[in-house]
Amino acid sequence: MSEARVSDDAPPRLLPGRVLWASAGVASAVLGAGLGELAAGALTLHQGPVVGAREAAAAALPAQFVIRDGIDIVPVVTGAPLVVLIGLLLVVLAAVAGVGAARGWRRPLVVGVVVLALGGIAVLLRPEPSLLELAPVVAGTLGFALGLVPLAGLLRRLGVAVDAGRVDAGRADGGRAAGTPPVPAATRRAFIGAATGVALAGVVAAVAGEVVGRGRRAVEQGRQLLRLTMVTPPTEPAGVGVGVEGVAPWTTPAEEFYRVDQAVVVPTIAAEDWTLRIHGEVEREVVVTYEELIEMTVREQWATLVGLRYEVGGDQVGNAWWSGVPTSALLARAGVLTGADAVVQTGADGWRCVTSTQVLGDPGRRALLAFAMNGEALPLEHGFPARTVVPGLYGGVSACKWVVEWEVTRLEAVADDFSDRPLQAPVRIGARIDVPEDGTTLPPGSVTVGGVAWAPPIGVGAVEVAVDDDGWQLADLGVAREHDAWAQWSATLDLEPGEHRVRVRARDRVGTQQEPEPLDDGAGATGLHEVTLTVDADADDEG
Ligand SMILES: Nc1nc2c(c(=O)[nH]1)N[C@H]1C(S)=C(S)[C@@H](COP(=O)(O)O)O[C@H]1N2
Ligand SMILES: [Mo]
Repeated sequence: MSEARVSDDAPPRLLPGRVLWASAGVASAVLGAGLGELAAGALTLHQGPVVGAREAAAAALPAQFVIRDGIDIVPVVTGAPLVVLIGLLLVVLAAVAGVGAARGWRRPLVVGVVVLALGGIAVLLRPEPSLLELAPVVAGTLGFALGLVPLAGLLRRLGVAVDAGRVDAGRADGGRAAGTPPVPAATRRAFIGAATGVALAGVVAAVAGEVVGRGRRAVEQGRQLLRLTMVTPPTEPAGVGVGVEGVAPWTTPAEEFYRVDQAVVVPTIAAEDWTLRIHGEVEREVVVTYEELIEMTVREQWATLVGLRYEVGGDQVGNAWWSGVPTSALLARAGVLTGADAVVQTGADGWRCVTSTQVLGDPGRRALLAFAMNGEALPLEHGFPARTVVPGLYGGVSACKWVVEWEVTRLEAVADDFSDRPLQAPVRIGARIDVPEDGTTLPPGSVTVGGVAWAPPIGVGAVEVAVDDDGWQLADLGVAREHDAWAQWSATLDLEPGEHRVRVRARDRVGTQQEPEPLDDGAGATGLHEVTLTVDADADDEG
């Protein structure tokens, strides 16, 4: 490892130049670890690099060494062996990278890539990996670079060579080798100051990450302790399923429910701290607390939510059982003044949307201020403590999560502020083929195709499928009693050998057909979902 000339008598002394370069690497690694932890905390991921290592260690330890305090796992043995091992490995790698930086960027780059890859693999090996969890690893690697580049630059500017101050024990005089002068004290001090600053920044970032992450854990714990006795668990209406494997489950589990928001940091508001302020053009300003909300008359209903940016065949659509208070009841408390026709809703993340009082104020439109999803308090990601759900309007114009403010106003007064989105965008009728997947090769015989279709707030009337340019045939529909929820559908097709295009379309209960052309007008997806299936006599039955 050491590149010092080998001597027969004694190994070379610790070399100040080399030590300074190695320290640059280690200080940068501290900054990287800190930024990784901050990224994890800010993204409110369950674990950052440090916590992750701690939990890995906890998992590896015998049970008696581990206590579980609610949702956190704390190894009793501090300095658990695995953490120490990982820490040591990182320190060694960082030192190697630091020393390598004296000669150019190749070695630190290689170390960075190795750490990135190892971290990435560790994340992907977790039970349910998500790409977002890579963020701390990436932040950590970037943080490392962020520290090393200026520190190496400083050392270079100060003229510190790796072998500066080297004592060549092999030399007869035992003294300093020519051309490798000692590092002057002032230079050393300047560098130590800078390196300490970098490392301290890392510690501050790590502490900040812990604080932010702990805030989330506290709110999550409070959420789990809520006893919402007025909320009933979801019971799927009989017959809604078509029993075809691979079709999206009729009830979308909260963990699988699509998520769209601009919140880099998921707002964490404790239930007891939450209020909704209703003000503006109202008879009286109203501030509703969580306790007051859940004590109002609760309504529960199935509703399918669709993203404004749902793409044909995509996954920005989900169906859940929502419990909440009709928005009409809340607006009635405040008393909407005549002429006021819009509500600007604001979420705790600062996101806003405008929704008409006609919709929010009409009990028949079934809009909810929801506090539970699928029988449990809203998950943090889906708007805890409360969010709006409006059947038949796209999420982006109505379904404000973490909602804290309703300003009753006039559409004309605020329309310009929302020019990025269509106003009042009603959900367009849609249908999706879930199975078989596009590009599947099948053996000859009959094939079952299936998927979901939606037409809130009217309800799905019929779903049809077409093979190539043959005519449309009716698909079987799960019982679609619900107006606001999607319907599962399936159809059995007999396909000739060769390649086929299978399309689906839906219509609502009053006969309105799904828009077949892709309009791309920003008001929600249009066009029909299609898949290409190949029937091949040699295909095995697995597909
Ligand atoms: N506060 C807040 N609410 C929001 C958003 C947001 O970014 N912030 N995104 C909206 C959009 S575009 C959609 S499609 C829905 C998605 O809700 P979900 O993430 O629970 O599926 O939330 C809406 N409500
Ligand atoms: Mo959306």
